[in-house]
Amino acid sequence: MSNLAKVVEELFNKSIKECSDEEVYVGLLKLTKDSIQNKGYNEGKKQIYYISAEFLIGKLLSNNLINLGIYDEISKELADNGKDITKIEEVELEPSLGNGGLGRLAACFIDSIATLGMAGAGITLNYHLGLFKQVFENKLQKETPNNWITENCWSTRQSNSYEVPFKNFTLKSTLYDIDVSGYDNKAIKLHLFDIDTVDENLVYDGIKFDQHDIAKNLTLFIYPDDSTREGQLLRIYQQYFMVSNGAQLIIEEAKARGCDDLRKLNEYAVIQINDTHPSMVIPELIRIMTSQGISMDEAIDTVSKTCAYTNHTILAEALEKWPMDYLEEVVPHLIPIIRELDNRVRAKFSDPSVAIIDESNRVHMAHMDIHYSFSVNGVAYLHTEILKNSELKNFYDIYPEKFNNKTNGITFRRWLMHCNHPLTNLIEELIGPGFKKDANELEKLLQFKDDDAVLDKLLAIKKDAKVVLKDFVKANVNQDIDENSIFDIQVKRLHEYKRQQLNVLYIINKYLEIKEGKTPKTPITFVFGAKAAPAYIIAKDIIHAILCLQELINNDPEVSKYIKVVMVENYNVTAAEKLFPACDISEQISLASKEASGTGNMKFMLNGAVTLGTDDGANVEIHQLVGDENIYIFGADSDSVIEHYAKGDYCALEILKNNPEISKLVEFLISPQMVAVGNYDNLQRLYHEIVTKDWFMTLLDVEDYIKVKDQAIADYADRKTWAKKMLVNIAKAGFFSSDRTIEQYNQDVWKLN
Ligand code: 26V
Repeated sequence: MSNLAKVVEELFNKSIKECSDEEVYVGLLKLTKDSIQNKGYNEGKKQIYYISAEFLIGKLLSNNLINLGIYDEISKELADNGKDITKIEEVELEPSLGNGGLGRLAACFIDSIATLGMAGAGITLNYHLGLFKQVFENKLQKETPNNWITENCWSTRQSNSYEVPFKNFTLKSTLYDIDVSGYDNKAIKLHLFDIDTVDENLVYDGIKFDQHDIAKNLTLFIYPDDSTREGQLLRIYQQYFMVSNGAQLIIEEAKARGCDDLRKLNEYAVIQINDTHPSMVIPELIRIMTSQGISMDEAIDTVSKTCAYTNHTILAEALEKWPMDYLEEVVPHLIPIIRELDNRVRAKFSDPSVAIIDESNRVHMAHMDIHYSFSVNGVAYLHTEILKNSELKNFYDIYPEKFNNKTNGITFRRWLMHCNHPLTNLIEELIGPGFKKDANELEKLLQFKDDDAVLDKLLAIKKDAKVVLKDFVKANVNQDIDENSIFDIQVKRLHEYKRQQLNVLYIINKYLEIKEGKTPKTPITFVFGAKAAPAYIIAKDIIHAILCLQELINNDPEVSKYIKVVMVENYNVTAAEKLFPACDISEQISLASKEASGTGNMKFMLNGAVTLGTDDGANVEIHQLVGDENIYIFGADSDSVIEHYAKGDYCALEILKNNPEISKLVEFLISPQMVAVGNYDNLQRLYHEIVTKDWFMTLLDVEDYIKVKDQAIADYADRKTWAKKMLVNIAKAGFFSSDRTIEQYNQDVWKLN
């Protein structure tokens, strides 16, 4: 009897054949959890603790089966028993413990840390309802809770518990662990801290809840609406709860590994601070150490040698600055330490721009990180250069040796082997299985650049993936799309800097062209997927505009022959796994300098999509790797954008006045056609924003975007040449394996033994 057969026999007293999909899932969950535990955990004296408010892990079943090396065996066994593994996968609920790229990056990183045999752990919170689930109602985003924790799930309650002191009360934590299996290696753990008193009944009317009773709401949601004082306080409670638990666990484990003097903590632990959300770990560790008789000087020295900081954005509004009185209200015991850290900075540097506490009494978390960490890194070459030369120049001048770049990466286990079996199999047929362990081997594919049979196979695989997406779209939003059309896809968080609105203007242009009789050679399907922050009004208006275009265009028989628009509902990791393999044109159209890296760009490339993008974030490196022939680059470069901001000389209205063609596109947002299907208020607000502000310079790039995108669409018709571009993109994607990124972190920063 097979292992799975034994497990379900034990659990349900049934054979695999007799079990429901739910029962098979529960059996597989148990089998997988046990197998990972039996293999054991990576060990080492020094460990990496990756602290992050987000780990967007996605569903885990198939990934774990792949990493354990039993996916093929299990799926065959299931098939032999009349079960379909993809149906079993559907039973699993997706945890949504992250917003977007930053959280997904953390998930890819722990996969790579485990795979490379490094010892360590992820540290985060056990959000009960995660990020909201998005539903569309009357072409508007509505937020609903995403209940992902079920009786049978990947996390297991542990016995560890710590006391976390706040101003007026102390909370006792509970720890849940999720095992993260390495590919052909042992595991590491993702630690999710929680409290037992959280009350899900607090939630009403979507995702609203009473924000006052911290013992009941602390870990309800990820990033609750922080546009209010209560929301911001709750976020500070969450952050401190995460890092205080983390610090206590790290110290406990270091001691267990032989650290008999906390002044040597850096020999046992390195803490990677993922953006500023975990920054309070610095004063918290200092607090714990000084409370145990270690001097302030020594505590600061040790903590600075233990912590490393990653910056993920240059957007000022995303850089956390907590008002001192908020911190007073939540964590008064950290205030003397933060003041001491600030005083030391002020004693050394007269430049007020590098102080921790500013003249408005706000604490700049990133500044604290930079002064009291030994490493500061950006997440793509261009991003790190911008940090060094402009955004953090004053810090770089002080600490040039701390700054380093670690270009992001993605785990190929999920973003190729799991989400695209046909492509994985083809690659293995052509170059053998070595690429699964060493992603650089993908370069061997270049030898097939002129091999018609291989190129035909690539196109056939793409077409099949498009049929899979077509079925998904039908089930998800009840829209019919054509797999023979070009799939042009933009999926990512909704933000003005990512410029979904630029794509909208292109679609309007195409619509008007078709109405004038100028039709595209190949039909095009424009696909969007994006959640907007609940309090981000303009982002929600952009979603509304996209949904209006979807209705207007798809229901117009004259136009829908040539173009269609779909916005998938509740874009998440599971949807992403269907979208990336099916894409022809990958939209990476942020305003140059604003997208720190992007990681969706890498997932598309790996799955044979061709990038249409600005020279921004990791697009710059994609561009360098594939060459001008195999990418479509448009728009102003980052230097000129930075100059426009410095001079304040960008004026959308000016462009509109001088350019009737562009003006026509923007005016269409409030045209009778749009207003007939949408809400005037939402459309007018978006129109007004673009005309009067356009903070992310959509209109600066719109002409070039239309020109270059038209070129890409024309080129698509030459299927052979296009397939070559696809092949080169796949072959050059090896650099973007998160295994490479993690090896570099280890070599330059963590130095695990
Ligand atoms: C956060 C917020 C929150 C407040 C409203 C405005 C705003 C704008 C941006 C952000 C982003 C915070 C940090 C972040 O998620 N960065 C992303 O990190 C990814 C992984 O490094 C990277 O690929 C993305 O380019 C970067 O945006």
